[in-house]
Amino acid sequence: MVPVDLGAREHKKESYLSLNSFGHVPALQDGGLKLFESRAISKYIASTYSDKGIKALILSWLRWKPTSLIL
Ligand SMILES: N[C@@H](CCC(=O)N[C@@H](CS)C(=O)NCC(=O)O)C(=O)O
Repeated sequence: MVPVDLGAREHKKESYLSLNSFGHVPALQDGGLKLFESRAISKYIASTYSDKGIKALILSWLRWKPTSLIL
């Protein structure tokens, strides 16, 4: 895990833009794989590294967000 200092605008620097060309957090690098978009990252971690229980929990939160937030 690499912390990104948003206040120092590290997410707009070339080294970070090579991970996420939109200059947004989060981004993930896993070996040669580079991923952006929090939902894609969460699903990748769930399917690659998580056991069945954690995978189900991650999917629950990913479904909750778009269907339950009323602002
Ligand atoms: N749809 C993107 C949204 C990413 C996003 O908007 N990130 C915000 C923080 S929550 C960000 O990087 N803000 C800093 C900026 O736009 O300069 C995702 O889910 O990953």
